[in-house]
Amino acid sequence: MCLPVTRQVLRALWLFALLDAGLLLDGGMLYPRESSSREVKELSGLWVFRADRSPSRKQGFDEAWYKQRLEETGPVIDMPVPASYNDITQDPAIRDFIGWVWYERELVVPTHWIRDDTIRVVLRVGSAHYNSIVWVNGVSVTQHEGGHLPFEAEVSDVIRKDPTGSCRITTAVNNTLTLETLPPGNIQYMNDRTRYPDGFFVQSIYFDFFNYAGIHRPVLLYTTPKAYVDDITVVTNFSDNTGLVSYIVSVKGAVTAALKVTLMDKQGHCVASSNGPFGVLKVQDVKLWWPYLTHENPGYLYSMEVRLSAADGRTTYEDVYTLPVGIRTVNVTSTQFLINNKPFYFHGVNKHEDSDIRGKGLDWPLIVKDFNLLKWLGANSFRTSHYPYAEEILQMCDRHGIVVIDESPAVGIKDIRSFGNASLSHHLIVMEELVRRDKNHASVVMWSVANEPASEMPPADYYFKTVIKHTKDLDPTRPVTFISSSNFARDKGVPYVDVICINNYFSWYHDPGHLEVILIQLNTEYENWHGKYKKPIIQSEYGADAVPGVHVDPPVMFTEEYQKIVLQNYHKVFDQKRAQYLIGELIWNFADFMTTQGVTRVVGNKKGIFTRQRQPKAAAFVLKERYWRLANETGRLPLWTKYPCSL
Ligand code: GCB
Repeated sequence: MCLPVTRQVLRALWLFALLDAGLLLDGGMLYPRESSSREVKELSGLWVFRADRSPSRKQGFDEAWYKQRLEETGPVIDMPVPASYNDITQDPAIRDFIGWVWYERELVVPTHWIRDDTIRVVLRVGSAHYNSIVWVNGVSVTQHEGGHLPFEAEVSDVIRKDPTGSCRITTAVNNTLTLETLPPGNIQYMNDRTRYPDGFFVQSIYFDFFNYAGIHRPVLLYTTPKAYVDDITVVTNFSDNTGLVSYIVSVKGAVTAALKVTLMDKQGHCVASSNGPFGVLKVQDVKLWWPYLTHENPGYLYSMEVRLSAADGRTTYEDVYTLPVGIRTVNVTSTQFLINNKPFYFHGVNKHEDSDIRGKGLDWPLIVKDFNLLKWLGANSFRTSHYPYAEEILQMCDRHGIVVIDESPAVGIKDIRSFGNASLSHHLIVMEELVRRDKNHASVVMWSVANEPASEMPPADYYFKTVIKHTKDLDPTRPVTFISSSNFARDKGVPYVDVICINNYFSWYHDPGHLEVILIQLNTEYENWHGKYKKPIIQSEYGADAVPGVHVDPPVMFTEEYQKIVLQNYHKVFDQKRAQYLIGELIWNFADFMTTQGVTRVVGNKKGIFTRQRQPKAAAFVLKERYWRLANETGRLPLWTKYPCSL
């Protein structure tokens, strides 16, 4: 459906009104970009690190470690940032550490940042898991709860107190999860001294991945002028061959400001422009943003330059921010998912931010390798199971046309105490942080508010109704889902979602070893869900563990053969149902990943079709053959990708 321009403006204004009115959070969270008015200083590299091993884990606060150099407080070690700290050392106590760890980095701030008080200096942390407190030169500048989203603080005044420009950033990060965090967890103290040593405790978690911790994404300082572009929201549409980009710009630091908005194509030619804080840019002969393998030129991005001029009598401010914009629409019917009014079939993967040594730390070689593997596989999409991924990854998705289901960190909500008001309030804030950060990514086509919560519990109805409604209010332009396991008769959140996403593991967790049950059980499952709710369905997880290199025929569980046949049996049902209401299939999982230790995990979860080191198992070739076949049937392959075997 293409909205006429006036409705488009209204829709954007409505969004603006909502953003203005019902929000729990204040301000924008634009990705820091250099421009003629903005500088960025990245602080990746070696930081100083100390885990607070005191029994209470409070020694660092009692002794105010932030007031001095960390090495003056006791023994410190080198720690790379970004990275999880867990797998960096040879010390099992660091790998399994729970509590506060301390990071520190010293730097010299450029002189003009200190001298020029028309410059605003902001400290930004891409993500740190889970609770963080940050001090600059011993002064507390910000705190944040939540492990997967950025936070920042203006630090201009603090750094200006020391005219030498010396700047010490201290960050305390605590990975303790409670029943009210997302994801939830619970600390249990074992007090039986005949069985456990003094002070013994464990953190129980209800999710299946290692609770990696530390500073996971880049920390940086960036500047803006005192009057600056604080946030931009774009909503895109098209009518015939005219693209429509509704935008809203919010400005801070100036009572009045002049804004000039220019949209440029890839060659840098201006294709539309406008003045003022909101408006609609009309793009003739629009190049739409198309997913990978559906168009010969996928992932087309325009650049939207926002130029602000303001004056306060004393100074004139100029701020320039350039946002990549893909023009596309997303709509859902009872049986289809439409991108640019064309049915889109998700053939993709679920991932984790996970790798050897780095844990969940952002790592460019890994990111680029994963995108090359996605393309090799013929995957057009992934779900950010089970938390928001780094912005850098979403930017890659925008550019390569990889479609994203963007998931919140609400995984493992299994305890009834995690459905209370405190959890709900935090969940609403997390959805706001997520939408605020990712709303302008063309690749993000759906929000997932949770994975497999115990949604049969009575309070789940109010809880998910509220979270889903809030998410739709925040962003009326994208569908919302949550990921269900197989309990269609009792699932409380499903009535409110736009797309049903189902995880199941037939012949694995149910009827292990019985490959013959898949066809009948999956068929029954789909008929039940679609019959009851009349909504399109995505198979959001399915799969089987395979220990690489283990072969048995006839297949048995944990072999590469068994994994292959599980997939092939699922595919038979997918092929029947995708003619009706199945709109996607996402394998669990793209790659093997680390979990907590347990009797069902052999050094982590082995359901990857690639190993943790990104080498293919037999199942990867099954999927590759299938995904390219699906792409050939449903898409318009770019010329250079027509011959996957030669890739
Ligand atoms: C699931 C979960 C996922 C697990 C997977 C498994 O349903 O959503 O986090 O890793 O099953 O392998 O058990």
